[in-house]
Amino acid sequence: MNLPRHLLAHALLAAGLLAAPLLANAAPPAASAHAPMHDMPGMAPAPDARALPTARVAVTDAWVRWLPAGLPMGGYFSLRNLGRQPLQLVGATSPSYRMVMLHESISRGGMERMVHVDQVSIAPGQGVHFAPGGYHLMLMHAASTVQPGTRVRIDLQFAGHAPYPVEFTVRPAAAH
Ligand SMILES: [Cu+2]
Repeated sequence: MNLPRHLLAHALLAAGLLAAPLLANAAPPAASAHAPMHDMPGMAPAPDARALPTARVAVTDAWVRWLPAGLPMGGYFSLRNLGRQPLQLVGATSPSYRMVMLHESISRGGMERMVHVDQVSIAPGQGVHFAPGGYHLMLMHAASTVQPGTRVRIDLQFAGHAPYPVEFTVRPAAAH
């Protein structure tokens, strides 16, 4: 595999991030084992998000860096808030990936690491760039149909708004 070294490090970091929650799930905390069933949360149906207003945004340069061997891929784009209210980007989903997270790459003391981001706020008239080395979508467990040259749909989730579908172009591993 002829990948730039920093890309591989990035992907391995993502795998490390995944390992922790998976291990936690393997051994449920004792407290939940004794919780009565009728106290279980999350049983009510979620309100239909599609009935919410559409976010007034412009999204450009949306692309995914494809990686082989099931490695997590990065999703990048530029986003501008065209509305009169602040927007909070709180997540994303995609029919082409089983898991999508908001991440930020942080460089400190020569080491690059990724942190999970709960939300990215965009003031009215302002923009934000998701780009290598900074904010990115961490795209995990890709469908086999995701290949360089294809397109994937990723639905951006803004708080209080309907899912915002964006078409991303899948570029080869060496793209930047
Ligand atoms: Cu990441």
